[in-house]
Amino acid sequence: MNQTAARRSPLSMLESMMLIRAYEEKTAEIQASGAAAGTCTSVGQEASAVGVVAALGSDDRILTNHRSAGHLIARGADTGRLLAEVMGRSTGYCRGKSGSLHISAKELGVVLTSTIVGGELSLATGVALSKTMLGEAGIVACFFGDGAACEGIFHESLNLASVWNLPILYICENNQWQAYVHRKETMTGDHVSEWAKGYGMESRTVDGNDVEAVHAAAQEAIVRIRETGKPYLLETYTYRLRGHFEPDDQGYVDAGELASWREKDPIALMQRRLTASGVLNAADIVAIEERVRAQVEQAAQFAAASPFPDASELATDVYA
Ligand SMILES: Cc1ncc(C[n+]2csc(CCOP(=O)(O)OP(=O)(O)O)c2C)c(N)n1
Repeated sequence: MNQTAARRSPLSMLESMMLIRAYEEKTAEIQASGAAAGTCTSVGQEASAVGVVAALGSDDRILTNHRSAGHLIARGADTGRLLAEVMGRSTGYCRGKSGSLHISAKELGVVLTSTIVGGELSLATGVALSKTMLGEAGIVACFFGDGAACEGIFHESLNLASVWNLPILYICENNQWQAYVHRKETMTGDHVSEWAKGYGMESRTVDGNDVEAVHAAAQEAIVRIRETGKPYLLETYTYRLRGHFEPDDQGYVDAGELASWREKDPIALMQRRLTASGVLNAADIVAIEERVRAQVEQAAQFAAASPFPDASELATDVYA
């Protein structure tokens, strides 16, 4: 196996994060206008998505959860086709049948978005087993939340992956929330990474709001997986800055906690760092912001102008 991980520059990772943020805000706006069903955004978690996905290679596969837009965009998904999917249009990645919560994109190696919390964990076991049995290159990256980690399926999946030596990078995006319940009400301790020890699995927690730290930790984990053929659990410690499901007034969120995490916004953090080191200036940031907003605007226009699927396709590509 090729024992390296992909590498991206801090500036290009910042631009990806800004594109994800612009996309998610547009999705929420479209939902509020009534043109799309409810959706879960990943605002605040952009560094986790970009830092990890940027370390993956083209042979690697991704399975993700209901907060998948960041993972898809970091993997190079076309924002027009994504918004078309969200709006139920036939030009979407799944021809308008998945909405935002079930997107898969074979051409990007994104096997699925699971809305069954934890579903991606057991399916990642199967995808990795199949890759191993077929002698295919690449690893499987599986994104899930701290809520999924509290389910039995997490424990069964990690146990089997360890016993079967499967090349899986588990990424627990610990965003402090499990729908409308704070993780402190359901979890022992603060870190899911510690639970991997029970399965003899290497793991670590990284600051999930620092894209460079996430990228370095993901690279290290991927190299370990490629060297050992064994799974690894990376916990990205982060925060969900918007509500669970749009629309959501976050009335149940402690205002002080939210404010303190807003101070740690991953995009602002990276903008400050790159400005301080002379890579960027204020005008450059405005230019990137305008570029990503224009891209998303164009994507929204493409989606809105796309047709709904024809009624004759109702049962096409539908398996259950
Ligand atoms: C099996 C299952 N149980 C409950 C739900 C309802 N639900 C959707 S998202 C969610 C919270 C999941 O929390 P977490 O895994 O931490 O992900 P996050 O939403 O924080 O990204 C719940 C309970 C579901 N979709 N599937």
